[in-house]
Amino acid sequence: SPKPRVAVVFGGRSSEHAISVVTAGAVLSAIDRDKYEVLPIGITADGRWALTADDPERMAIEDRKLPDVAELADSDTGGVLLPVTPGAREVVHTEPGQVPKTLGEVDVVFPVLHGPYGEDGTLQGLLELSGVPYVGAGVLSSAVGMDKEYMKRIFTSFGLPVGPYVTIRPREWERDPAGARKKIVDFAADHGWPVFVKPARAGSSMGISKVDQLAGIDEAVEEARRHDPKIIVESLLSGREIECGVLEFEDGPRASVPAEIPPVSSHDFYDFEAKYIDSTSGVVPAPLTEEQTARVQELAVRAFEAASCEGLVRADFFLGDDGEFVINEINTMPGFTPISMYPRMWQESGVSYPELVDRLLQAALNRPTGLR
Ligand code: G1L
Repeated sequence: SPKPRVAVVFGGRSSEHAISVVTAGAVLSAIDRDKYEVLPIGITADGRWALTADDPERMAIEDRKLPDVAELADSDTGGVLLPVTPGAREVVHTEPGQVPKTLGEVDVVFPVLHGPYGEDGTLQGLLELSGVPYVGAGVLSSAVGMDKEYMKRIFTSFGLPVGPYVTIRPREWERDPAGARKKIVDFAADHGWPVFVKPARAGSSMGISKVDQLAGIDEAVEEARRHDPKIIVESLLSGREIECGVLEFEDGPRASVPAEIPPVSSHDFYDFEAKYIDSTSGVVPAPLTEEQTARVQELAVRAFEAASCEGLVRADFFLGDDGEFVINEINTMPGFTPISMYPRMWQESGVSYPELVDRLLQAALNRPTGLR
């Protein structure tokens, strides 16, 4: 039988454009070409879709220079590639004012995109409309994974322990800033200073402020609102930072060995290496007791199920001084280079990077399309 065709979609209009290209290069290198046919599809930083060279070597960081889709595009990049024919699974290259040109059928899409229109459910919705299977979380799970408020509401309703928080909705701040400010002050009175003010639907760590006192609230809210009109306020959780990977196997989701992210001193900052080559600082496996390991693995699988995840998720926790785990967030598209935490946790659990990529593709190909 013919090999399944995999479209790897990467790049995009995001500040994380380059890391997406680097990640897609690693995925392209890991896909078994005896088993799959590959179609690399890049999205330029200004949003144009293009067929790119199947040349992972050109997708790596070279001489501290970040790769860019515009430089990989084989074809003219004026067009848009969209699988727009419902049920046909056909990828079409449309240039403005021209007749769409088909690139043939695609059996599965491997999305490698950060932030809005990539990991928030919108691309997933387009693929659902077209009936094209894809790797990873579906529409609802992707959207939940991007929204810190709904993520916490879902975890709470499934009995998972979450840290304290309040949200300030767009109209609350616009119509009654004094009331919204009081909500934050009351929260700090209950849970202590400092508080963290964050955009509720953040792509990365942008727009986050640590606030020590009343006087800092307005500036922090305004900064967060530059990224998202809805904000979330969280308290400082003391304890250890523990992560756990969940991967869909034939018989259901399983948890990896957990990892520990050591605390960063205030002198550390995200330099070039840390941001783009990824942190190698995580300790795998995390030094935990057997009971703690079993507990965090159980919570990670329950978080995967609570958010109806598919394929994979990385669940991030705090282990409090009281010995109890609190779930901080899930990430449906975690860092995914071979040295990123999620692949490292699976490597330590006996699943190599190429096997991880293959399991994700198989899970997507074996999944029914439509409601499931
Ligand atoms: F498709 C997967 F496997 F679900 C997948 C896709 C992309 C997992 C993780 C990622 N990660 C990324 O795309 C990124 C970290 C480069 C940006 Cl979110």
